[in-house]
Order: sequence, then structure tokens, then C-alpha cells
Amino acid sequence: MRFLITGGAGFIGSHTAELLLSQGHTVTVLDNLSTGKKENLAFDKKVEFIEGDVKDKAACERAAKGQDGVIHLAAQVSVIHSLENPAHTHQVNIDGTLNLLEASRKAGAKSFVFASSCAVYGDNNQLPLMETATLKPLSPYAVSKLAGENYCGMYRQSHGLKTCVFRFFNIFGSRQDDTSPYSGVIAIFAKRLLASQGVTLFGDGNQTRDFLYVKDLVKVLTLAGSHPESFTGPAYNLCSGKQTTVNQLFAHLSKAAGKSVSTQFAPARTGEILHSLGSYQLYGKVADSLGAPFQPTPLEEGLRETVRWYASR
Ligand code: NAD
Ligand code: UD2
Repeated sequence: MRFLITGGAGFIGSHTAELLLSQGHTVTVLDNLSTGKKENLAFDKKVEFIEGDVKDKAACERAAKGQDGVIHLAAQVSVIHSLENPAHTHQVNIDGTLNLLEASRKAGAKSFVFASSCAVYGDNNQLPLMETATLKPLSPYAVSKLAGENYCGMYRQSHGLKTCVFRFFNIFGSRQDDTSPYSGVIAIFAKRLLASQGVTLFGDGNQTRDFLYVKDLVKVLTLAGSHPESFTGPAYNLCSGKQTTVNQLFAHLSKAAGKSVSTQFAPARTGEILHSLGSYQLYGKVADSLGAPFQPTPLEEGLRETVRWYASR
């Protein structure tokens, strides 16, 4: 099949491109390189790269033309930025998603996969979170993801475009940006451990997250891209179904890096949720029915591979 990946030069997008190419598909990437990098796409097999913005309707139409499947990952991804600049987040994440949906419908795409986020649950503490849990978006980022989900549902109902919506929990792995103070905790800890620098744990380090390895995630995205008819629900959680404290995470990473560095505790980040845990039961059933059971990589194994990659750069 021919796939368009928006945001394909980013962390998750580049892994999606790599897997689709290895499966024999043709890949086009639409990315404005705001956080992504061309070097993320330096594989043996090449992708067609279009430098462009999802806010630009014409660019979306050009990129979607002739595509069988669209995997829409391009987004303004920072919660903090969204609180400071809600209008920009709205334009990229809501207008951009609408541009892509419309372009995909016009192009007659057979599938449309959308990256939503567990942020749509907000501080809901009915753990583990099922897709039916109350949604409490607490940031423009979360609101924009929920709007994208609703637009996807509308395009499925009203236009027959086979949209598949996934709520990603905390994703980690190689190529995740480690340069910003708001980078994912695993990228920050791995980088600092390898440089023998101390780390900061916010709060008491007993807050928990549900970490999923990027290679598990992209298998799901590519499966949905080729079997969209199986994903009839409004949204599916993509998570490991396991809760890990930040303290435990640090211990695993320290072991993987073979280093021990100093730790300091700092006040908990304002507005941050204490615990997060998802259930992938709903996705698990679809995966079983497609003969591709979902078996998340054990955290320690994913962390070892991730640390090896950061060390090799
Ligand atoms: P990333 O920043 O590495 O990737 C985003 C990509 O989108 C980048 O390549 C960037 O250049 C591109 N982009 C941004 N604005 C654009 C625009 N206006 N036009 C075209 N391209 C644009 O982030 P990621 O972690 O790979 O995130 C991918 C998707 O997954 C996003 O939609 C994000 O909201 C979602 N998500 C990620 C996580 C996670 O844990 N990483 C969790 C929940 C949801
Ligand atoms: C994730 C997303 C965020 C948003 C949110 C929604 C990432 C990087 N962030 O935020 O965009 O979708 O989920 O719920 O995917 N921590 C430390 N020390 C550090 C860095 C982090 O202790 O140096 C802690 C942090 O306080 C938090 C945990 O590690 O408790 C995870 O932090 P994160 O920024 O990786 O992810 P999260 O879940 O806060």
C-alpha cells in the first residue's frame, strides 16, 4: 500500500516509516521539521519527503493524493506550549487534522489513523483507565486531541472514511528528543546517566506512569492502517497495562546504563497527574481477532535497547 505519514520525521513517525518500509509499503512523509529531523529518516530504503505544514490545506491535498492510507501524527505536542499558546495548538492540532481528514476523503484513502493521547482523561483516577472513562481534558493540547477524535468519528459516520483513533500513553524508545526540559523522562534520564550527570526526581518519585515501547506502538499503527475495518470503536488505548513509579524507572535505567548517579528531589510539577495506568483490553480483542496478539515488550528490555541507542549516538 501507499502510506502518507504526517509528522513522519519525528520520534514515533520515523519508527512508523521504518516499519512500513520493511513491510514493503511505499511511504511519503509530510513534515514541517519543527521538532522532527530529516536524519530520523536516514534508512536504507528511502521515503518521499515533503516539507510542508498541516495548517496548509493545499499541502495536505498534494500529499494525500494517490495515498491508500494516512497515518496522522503531526502535532504541536507540548502541553506546556499549549497552555501558553492555545491558538497555535488549535491551528496545528484541530485545523491541521481537519485539513488532513478532508484531503484524505477527497483522495479516497482507505484508512486514516489518528494519534490521540491519554491526556484526554485528565486527572481521572478510575484506574486502570478504560476508553469509557470520563474525559477531563485539562489543557488546550488535550482539548485539541479530543476534537481530533470527534472529527475522526464524524468522518467515519458521515463520509465512510475508515478512521482509527488511538490514545497513546507514555511512549519511549530511540530517537525521542532529549534536548528539552519537557522531553520524556526516559530520554532525559538516559542522556544524563550516560553523561554521568545527576537526575532530578519531581515530587517523591512515587508517581506512576504507563510506559509503552515505541516498537510495540508502531506495530499497532501499521496494522490499523491495513485493517481499518476492524477498528470500529471510537478510540483505543495504547499502553502497556503496567504501572511504574519514577523511582523504579530510574533504578531500571541506572542498571541498563551500568551507572549510578546522584539523585535530587524537587517539588512536584504543578498540575501534573499523580498516577496513570491504561487498559488495552479493547485493543487486545481486535489484535487477537486479527491474529496479531498484543504483547507489550517488558519495560526493562525496552529500556536496555533505548539506552543502547542513546549510547551509540
Ligand atoms: P515529535 O515531536 O517527535 O513528532 C511530531 C512531528 O510532527 C515532528 O516531526 C514535527 O516536525 C511534526 N510537525 C509538528 N507540527 C507540524 C505541522 N504544523 N505540520 C507538519 N508537521 C508538523 O513527537 P512524537 O512523540 O513522535 O508525537 C507523535 C504524535 O503522537 C503526536 O500527535 C503526539 O501528540 C502523539 N502522542 C505522543 C506521545 C508520546 O509519549 N510521545 C503520547 C501521546 C500522544
Ligand atoms: C506526558 C506527556 C505530555 C502529556 C501528558 C498527559 C511526554 C514527554 N509528555 O507527560 O505531553 O501528554 O503525558 O498526561 O510524553 N520526571 C522526573 N524528572 C524529570 C522528568 C520527569 O521526575 O527530569 C517525572 C515527571 O514529574 C512525571 C514523570 O517523570 O511524573 C513522567 O514525565 P514525562 O514528562 O515523561 O511525562 P508526563 O506523563 O508527565
